[in-house]
Amino acid sequence: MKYSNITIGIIPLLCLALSACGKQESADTATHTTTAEEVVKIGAAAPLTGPQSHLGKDNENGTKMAIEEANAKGLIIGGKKIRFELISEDDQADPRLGTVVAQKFVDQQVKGVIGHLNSGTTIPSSKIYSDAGIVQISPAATNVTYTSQGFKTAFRVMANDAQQGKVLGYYATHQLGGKKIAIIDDRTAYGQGLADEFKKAVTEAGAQIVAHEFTTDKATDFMSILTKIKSVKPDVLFYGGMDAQGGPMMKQVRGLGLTTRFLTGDGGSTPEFIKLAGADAEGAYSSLPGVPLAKMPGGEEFGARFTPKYGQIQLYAPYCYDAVNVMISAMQQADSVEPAKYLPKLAGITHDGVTAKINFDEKGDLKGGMITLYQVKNGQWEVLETLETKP
Ligand code: ABU
Repeated sequence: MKYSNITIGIIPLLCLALSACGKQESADTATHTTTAEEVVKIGAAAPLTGPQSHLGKDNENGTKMAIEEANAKGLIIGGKKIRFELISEDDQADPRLGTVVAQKFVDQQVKGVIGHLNSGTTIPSSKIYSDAGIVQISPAATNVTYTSQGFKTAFRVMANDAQQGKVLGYYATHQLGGKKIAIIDDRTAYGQGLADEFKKAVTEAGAQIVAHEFTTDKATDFMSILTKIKSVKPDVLFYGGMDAQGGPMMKQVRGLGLTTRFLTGDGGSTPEFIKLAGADAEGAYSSLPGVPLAKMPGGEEFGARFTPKYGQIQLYAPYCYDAVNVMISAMQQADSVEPAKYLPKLAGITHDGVTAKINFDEKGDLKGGMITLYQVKNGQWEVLETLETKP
């Protein structure tokens, strides 16, 4: 109380002094009701160089947009004005580098991580974040293992590959009538994991796997495996991997005269796939967790703000935006930026995101994930249907 009396007593003197210098100080500052700004570091990791750099930049931009908007609001958390600082790192989609980046974030005492983009980097880094008690929200990694390891710090804001593989398997057998199925995967955690879930679903539906071939997430020439696949005449060819391989593969499929239906997952469901495959992209099928942008609660409005600033949405930018905002919302509810304090709020949160209403299950997976199927028609991905699946 004594301190308050002294503060009140010096206000007139302060005002006089400041106006004499031609400056004004806010009443808040003079009465000490607002303390200094606190910088809160948020880590974001994705491949920012290499074949997936267009996806990594898309993630970085979605994250940046949310952080800039939060800073513009001047949020007060724990009695301090918060300025979020984005620390964006290039993990090159490399599992080993992913763990190096994760350790760097721990050393920098980030208060949360948005990422990583790839399942192959997200899964090994999740142990590092868990050990350090740092909240991690993946906006893109869909492999089931990520949230199945018992780490309380791991969350994701989209459906997983068990859901996606089930829907793709259903579509390949029931809608496309596939009886003889060929599979190629890139041997990454994502490509292999999704291919395995797809295989399980088509086998359960009574289809026969006539080939399962392998490539890598660096390859560009698929002629040898496609020639083998051509000889077994599949009705459907499924590719588990990213657009940087999926696009050229689609081109080579048609170049070899293979007329089989081509189906891929979210990693290939991009404008880049169409760019790389050119006219041969026509008719390709893909799936993508979530509802189409136009059907997302805040999708059109997000697109109208994002696209003029950063260009066409590639894939996960809206999910990155939601991942940041759900994290900040939990911090506000906890009135703390400390992961140990806001994590319980995040686990029980209901957040009206741009992509969906976000609630997490006990593993950290999004409750009630949706999967949408698309087909390339006239050079664009067009929506076929949206199906709901359980994690
Ligand atoms: N979800 C597809 C791309 C990211 C990943 O899971 O590796």
